[in-house]
Order: sequence, then C-alpha cells, then structure tokens
Amino acid sequence: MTGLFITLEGPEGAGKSTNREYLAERLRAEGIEVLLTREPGGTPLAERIREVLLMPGDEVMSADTELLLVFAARAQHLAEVIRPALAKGAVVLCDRFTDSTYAYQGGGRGLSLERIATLETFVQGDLRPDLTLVFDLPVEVGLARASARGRLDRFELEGRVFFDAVRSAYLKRAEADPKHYRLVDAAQPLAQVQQSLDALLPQLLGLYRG
Ligand code: Z5A
Repeated sequence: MTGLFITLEGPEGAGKSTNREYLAERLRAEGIEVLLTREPGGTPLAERIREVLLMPGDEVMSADTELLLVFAARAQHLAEVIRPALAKGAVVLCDRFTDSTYAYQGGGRGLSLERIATLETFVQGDLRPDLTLVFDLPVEVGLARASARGRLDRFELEGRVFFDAVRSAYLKRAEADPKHYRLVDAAQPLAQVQQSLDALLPQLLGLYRG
C-alpha cells in the first residue's frame, strides 16, 4: 500500500462531512490524488446495507445483526474502493470507519470489544488507518446540529446515555494511542475548526510523502 488512509470520526453533527471536503481541497491543492468516501457505504452494495442500518423500522435490530452488517458493508468497501485507491497511491479520506464500530456497537450497544477486534482482523487483515481525526464535541451540541436537519435516523433516535457512551469510547481510544489519533475540538466555530485542520496539514503531508 503506497497511499495514506485517514479516517474522520466523532459523534453526529461533529462536522466530519463538512471538514472532509475542506481537507480534500487542501490536499488536492498540493497535487495529491484524494478519494473521499464514507461508512457505512462507499459502494452501491454497501450503500444498500447503510439504508438497512439507518432506517428506523418496526422490527428491533439486534446488536449482533447491527455489528455484522457494519462489517459486511466494510468488507465490500475495502475490496471495491479503499484497497484499490491505496494501492494506486491516493489519500483516502473516509468519513467513519472501524472506530465508529468500537464507539457505537462497543460503547453505545455494549458489545464485547474483543469480538469487535476479532471481526476487525477477519475483515481488514492488518489494514488500519494511518491517522484518525476525532471530532469531539459535547453530546448536546452535536445532537442539536443533527436534529436541526430534520428527520432522525435509527441511531439519532437513541438517548443521552447511548451518546455519552459513544463519546467516551472515542476519547478512550484516542487517549490510548496518541500516535494514530488527533483530537479536534469540533465545538468551535467552523473557521476555527478549519484552522486546526490547517495546523495538522504539514503532519499529513509528512506522513504521505514519508
Ligand atoms: N455507524 C455505526 O454504528 N457503526 C459503524 O461502524 C459505522 C457507522 C461506520 C451513520 O453515520 C450512522 O452509522 C452513525 C453511526 C453509525 N450514527 N448516526 N447517526 P453518518 O456519518 O451518516 O451520520 P452522522 O455522523 O450523524 O452524520 P452527520 O450528523 O452529518 O455528522 P457530521 O458529518 O459529523 O456533520 P456535518 O454534516 O458536517 O455537519 C452537521 C451540521 O452541523 C451541518 O449543518 C453543518 O453545517 C453544521 N456544522 C458543522 N461544523 C460546524 C461548526 N463547527 N459549527 C457550527 N455548525 C457546524
């Protein structure tokens, strides 16, 4: 793999999608090929799995079903999009990846982290993001941003306890591995968040260019 794999993580409304575009523009301005993608999704089949995961319905989805569906979508996404792009030498900017599984299915749903790790190795082999940007913000700020958009998805209908667990799972992972994680204060106004990303740019370029 010659490219660079960067993931953007954080709770709802943290600004991952907005800042993914911003970062892509900055990297492209350096002449770098950038692939923007997201999870769950990123291929037609994985996007269909995304619909199943996000759409509220009458039948309660078991936590194990949810876990297997996110990894099924990820297997397809890796095979069709992420691995080929990295092999071509692109920077892959992915909105959510396996840290979301640790945060939502592990933290939020309370599934075993060991089981998640087993699936992670089964689906990804030794592929892990080179760097993960965690957009962190108080739960109520993120939920207010998400609900201002209108209809809530199946995850956004969860309660405060769930989102507190998601946030602390992210923070725990970032604290445990400072080499691979950067925390971004996403509660700041957008211009300041983007200044923080500008400050990270030299590190990203350094990682890419070796
Ligand atoms: N999920 C899972 O459970 N397990 C997994 O393994 C994976 C995912 C991969 C889909 O995610 C769901 O899948 C997700 C977890 C689960 N749960 N939910 N919900 P998603 O990425 O589609 O959903 P999301 O995180 O809720 O997306 P989002 O709300 O769009 O968040 P965002 O991308 O971080 O934010 P944004 O769209 O860039 O910004 C949201 C709004 O805030 C928008 O109006 C912006 O203009 C505004 N914004 C952004 N930044 C700022 C600042 N700094 N100030 C003020 N306003 C701002």
